[in-house]
This record gives sequence, C-alpha cells and structure tokens, in this order.
Amino acid sequence: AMAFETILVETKGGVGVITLNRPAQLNALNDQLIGELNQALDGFEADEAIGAILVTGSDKAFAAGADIKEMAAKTYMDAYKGDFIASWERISRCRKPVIAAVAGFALGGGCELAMSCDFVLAADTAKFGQPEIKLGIMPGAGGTQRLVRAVGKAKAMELCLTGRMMDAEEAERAGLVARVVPAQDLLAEALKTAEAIAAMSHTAAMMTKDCVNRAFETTLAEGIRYERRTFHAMFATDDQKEGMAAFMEKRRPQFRNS
Ligand code: CO8
Repeated sequence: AMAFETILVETKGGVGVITLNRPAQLNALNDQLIGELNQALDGFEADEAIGAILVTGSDKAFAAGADIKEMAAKTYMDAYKGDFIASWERISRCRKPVIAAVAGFALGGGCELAMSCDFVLAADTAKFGQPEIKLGIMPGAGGTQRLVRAVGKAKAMELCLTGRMMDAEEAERAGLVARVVPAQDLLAEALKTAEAIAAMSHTAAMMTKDCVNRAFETTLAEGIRYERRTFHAMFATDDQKEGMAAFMEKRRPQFRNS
C-alpha cells in the first residue's frame, strides 16, 4: 500500500475504500488531499480485482469544504494559472462505480465531492450545504451545477444563496442522497452496497454508470440511442452469457468480467 498522509486506503474484497483523514481540520480538502485521493483512485481504477470504490470521512465530517487556510491568500492569477479546482474532476471521471458514505458535515467542496460520486449514502447525522457565499465566494467544484440537477432550482438556489445546511432527511427527500441510515450502520451499509455492486459484472456496472451519467449530458433521444448501442454491445460479453445461463440453471452467476 502507498503511504498517504491525508487519506487512508484499504481494500475490502472487491471494494476499494478511501477514508478522508485530516481529523483536526474536519477533513478540509487541501491540495495534498486531492492529490492523494486522485492517486488512490488511479490505483483502484487500474486494479482488476476492484469493482467499486467507497469514499468516506469521519463520524464528525465527510469534509467541511476546501481548506480555507490554504485558499485565503490566493490571487486571481494563482487560481487561474494553477487552474484551481481542475484536479478535483478526477473522481467524476472514474469509470468504476464510486459511492460516497457521508456522516457529519459535507459542506462546500465536501458537498461537491460527495455529489461527484455516483450516489450518496448518508448517516442520519449528515449535514449538506454550500456555505461559500458566507466567505464572500461561491461554489467552484460543481456546486451550482450538480446541486441543481440533484435537488432542483428552488432548493439549490436557496442553499447556495443563504449557505444554510440541509440535514440528511431533507437531503433524502430532495433527491441528493440515495438512502439515509443510522450513523452507527453507515460504514457497514455502505460496504454491503459496494460489495453487492462489486459482485456484479464489472463491465456491466461500468456501462450502466456510463449510460446513467449520459442522461445529464445529452437529450433524451440521444441518451436512448446511446443506451441502446451500449445494451447491444453487452451481448458480446461472456458475462451476459454467464448471467443468463446462471438464471436458467437456478445458480449464482460467476462473472469473469469478460
Ligand atoms: N478549511 C480549513 N479548516 C477548517 C475548515 C475548512 N473548510 N473547516 C473546519 N476547519 C478547521 C477549523 O478551522 C478548526 O481548526 P482549529 O481547531 O485549528 O481552529 C477545526 O477544523 C474544527 O472546526 P470548528 O472548530 O469550526 O468546528 P465546529 O464543530 O465548531 O464547526 C463547521 C464545524 C460548522 C463545519 C465549521 O468548521 C465551519 O463552518 N467550517 C467551514 C465550512 C465552510 O465554509 N466550507 C466551505 C469552504 S469554501 C469551499 O469549499 C469552496 C469550494 C470551492 C471549490 C473547491 C475549492 C477547493
């Protein structure tokens, strides 16, 4: 395993687990953390044994946002020339499914990081918000775009303009999170979900994710065409033959990811 300072990385069966680990700063996201996160994602993406990736934080915080102390003195030229935030996009380019397990604060860049995952499982202690406006700035890692798609304009606009926090129950009702579970069950539930996904055909899961994400990028007619072509391609895979044979033979499928 690689030596990281701001994250913990482990594998549990077919699941790659990344735990954000700057507890004294409520997992505030600095350059080092994003760099290490990206390296860990590269590793899991390249690892044939990994079928799903889980990103989580601590009981108190998934992440309380970008590191304000690191950002405070930046100039426009620093931000522009350094292409500030561009490196945060790595997670949304993952081809394997990525689940965010959120307990405590997911604020600013932390909320944006969670929304960059494929879906969010939340502890009942989770609190989501885009408080950037209180710092005299605005969301810069997708908050004004992904939050609107997740919860609609009214709630997204209110959250971004007031900076107020939304609790887990409201977030679930609004469609930001897939499911809320008691805090003490979050990690076990998230692992169970990730393991279930990792046990599927990896190819089928990757293609499914790709098609669902298309829905946010294109028109319905184009999305349907894209889905149909991808669906057709599945009949070229061994996993389709195995999955359907297993059903007919009333046994569990043994996907070979081919
Ligand atoms: N950056 C740096 N340090 C932080 C951050 C942060 N975002 N959040 C908390 N910390 C630190 C605190 O400074 C404190 O450190 P210290 O003990 O040295 O003073 C420690 O974490 C514990 O925090 P608190 O004492 O404040 O803990 P509380 O339980 O009292 O409060 C809160 C928790 C409400 C979460 C509070 O810490 C808070 O409001 N944090 C800031 C939240 C925020 O504004 N987030 C948005 C940041 S801006 C952003 O994300 C911009 C994104 C733009 C795109 C991406 C940019 C990279």
